[in-house]
Amino acid sequence: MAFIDEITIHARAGRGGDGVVRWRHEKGKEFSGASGGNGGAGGSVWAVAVRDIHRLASYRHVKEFTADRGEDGKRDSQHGRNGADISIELPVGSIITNLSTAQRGGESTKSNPFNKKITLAAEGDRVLLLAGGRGGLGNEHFKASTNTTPYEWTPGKEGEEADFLVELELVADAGLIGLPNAGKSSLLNALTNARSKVAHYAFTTLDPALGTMEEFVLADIPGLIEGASSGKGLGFKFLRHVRRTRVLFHCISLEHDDVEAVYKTVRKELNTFDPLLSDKPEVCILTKSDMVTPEKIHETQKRMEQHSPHVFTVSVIDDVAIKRLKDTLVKLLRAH
Ligand SMILES: Nc1nc2c(ncn2[C@@H]2O[C@H](COP(=O)(O)OP(=O)(O)OP(=O)(O)O)[C@@H](O)[C@H]2O)c(=O)[nH]1
Ligand SMILES: [Mg+2]
Repeated sequence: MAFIDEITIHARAGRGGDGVVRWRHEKGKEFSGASGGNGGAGGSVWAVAVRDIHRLASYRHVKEFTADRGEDGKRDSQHGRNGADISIELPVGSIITNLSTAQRGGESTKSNPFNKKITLAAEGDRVLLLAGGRGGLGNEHFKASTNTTPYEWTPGKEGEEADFLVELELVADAGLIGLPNAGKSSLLNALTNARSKVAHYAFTTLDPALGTMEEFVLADIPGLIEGASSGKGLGFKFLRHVRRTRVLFHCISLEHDDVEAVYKTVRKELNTFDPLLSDKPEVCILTKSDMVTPEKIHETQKRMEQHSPHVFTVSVIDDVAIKRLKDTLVKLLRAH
């Protein structure tokens, strides 16, 4: 199933139930009192954050969400039942925009008085998207000493309704970035429980993947190339997922003749896309050390230390080096 990080959905909260006109009948009297109950409130629509980055894909064909209507009032002073709320599950990192109010000049609503974009930051976050309509009033409500046989009642209010744009920005502690074929997925698999696809050609990874290393989440971002920030390759679509990572793990294959030039190319793309990205703490990981001579490793390591305070060399076939890298990265993440 294709990875989806942007969808539009339409949702509608329930209408309130109507108030009703009813009479209590007692022997010998035609009307002994108004007893029509109020309508129940319509169900509201909520968004709730789940830890499943593929959840948006399950809404490709179901884009309509409707909460229940409130029940009408009943006789004997009974109020109608409230309509059931519904919760739309969205991945952690979703940013929700109400397109309908945005179109009307950013007007406020009952559910979102300041008409802000809503961000689901952590698992379990629950946010009201649309408020259900209030129930109407039954005739009993209008009973007064001056109005002992009221015929008044009011209808339930419509629930709120809107189109929403949901954009996902993955939330991870660290993002693995670098050119295609740098060994990012191999490293993700070696450091975490993930099983990201690995192959010897560029753009193997088409969708971002997540894995956990101790208490931290790592994201494998599809390869960036020169021009990614202006839409080349896959980079543009996925650069936004780098935005919400705390730390960057910048992977560069030691196979390149000029590792420094490769480093600069990727840094330039990050900076062009969003200067905030290049301000993030960065760890430089030189990969595939088994493919080159110790001299090349030594020389590259020295050069790269001029750019980055944290430079590591690793090969995924060297278990000891992987273990050492993992311990160091965990310590670094705990410190940042
Ligand atoms: N010898 C050796 N090969 C490696 C190492 N790490 C990765 N590779 C190989 O390099 C190739 C690319 O690895 P991937 O992990 O798919 O690279 P990637 O950066 O995820 O590539 P994209 O998804 O295309 O951006 C594969 O053939 C891997 O087997 C390593 O440490 N040593
Ligand atoms: Mg990959």
